Amino acid sequence: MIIPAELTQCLKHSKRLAILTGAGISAESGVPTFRDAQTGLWAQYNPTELATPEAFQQNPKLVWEWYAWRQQLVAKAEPNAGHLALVELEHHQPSLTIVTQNIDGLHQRAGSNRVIELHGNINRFKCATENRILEQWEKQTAIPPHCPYCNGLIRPDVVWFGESLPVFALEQALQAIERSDVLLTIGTSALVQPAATLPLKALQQGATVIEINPETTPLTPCVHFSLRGKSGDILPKLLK
Ligand code: BJW
Repeated sequence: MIIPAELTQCLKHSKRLAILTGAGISAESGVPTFRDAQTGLWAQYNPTELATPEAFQQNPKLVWEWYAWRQQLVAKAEPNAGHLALVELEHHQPSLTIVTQNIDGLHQRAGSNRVIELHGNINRFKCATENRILEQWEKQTAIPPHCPYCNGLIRPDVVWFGESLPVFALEQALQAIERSDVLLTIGTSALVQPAATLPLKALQQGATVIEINPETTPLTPCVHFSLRGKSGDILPKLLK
């Protein structure tokens, strides 16, 4: 793919670069995207029905087994060329902020410093009854596990449909995106709110918005540049 010279210039001269990432950036690390890649036993389940408080209430064992499967995939995964290119970009643009919808921690493992997690982290846990984060929790083998303090159920500290996003993270994300002069939106289907609104806010503020995705999304008609392809291929080329 040939990167338009205008786009390279725009990135080079950006003073406040923001990045919004979704599951697609981790696809090349072997972490299935949220919507497309349920495999094996899990192919029969709809992920949008599993990632809900209602599903956890009705069948905590099933929901836990799904997360345990995904935790294993994340543990085995390594950051890919796309994550690493963003680390490199941060060296040139120290104010770069990554706002991620991903729960896999791969940006941090790659070495990115300013990462805002909108939807939590699959490797952090909390008590579903008291909402207490269990920092030092030694994962129990029993599924579903119980809180050592109140015996309530433990759950992954991720944001399910119908739940509010962490207030501080959302505020920080809005700030970074509203202040940005260039926003790169990478590997997201742009379907899930409120994250899907963030690029629209950047556009309203006059930022240049660049989308990287092999597929079109509802955002595609609105962006300044749409780079059709895998982020692991395209992002390293943006640095050249
Ligand atoms: C590649 C690639 C490669 C592949 N390179 N790219 C307004 C209107 C309508 C509904 C709502 C609304 N406001 C709120 C809602 C309800 C709901 C919502 O948005 N529903 C929509 C589905 C319509 N939102 C919420 O409930 C949110 N809470 C909230 O707003 O609270 C207040 C409120 C509640 C209720 C009503 C009103 C207000 C919470 C959303 C939480 C989302 N949580 C999840 C699960 C996290 C835990 C887990 O993973 O198990 O977060 S859902 C899931 O979607 C996950 C993701 O972070 C998120 C976004 O998905 P993402 O990252 O875009 O992935 P995919 O799979 O969709 O797409 C991958 C993309 O990559 C594709 O485009 C590929 O083409 C591309 N790709 N390979 C680059 N190599």
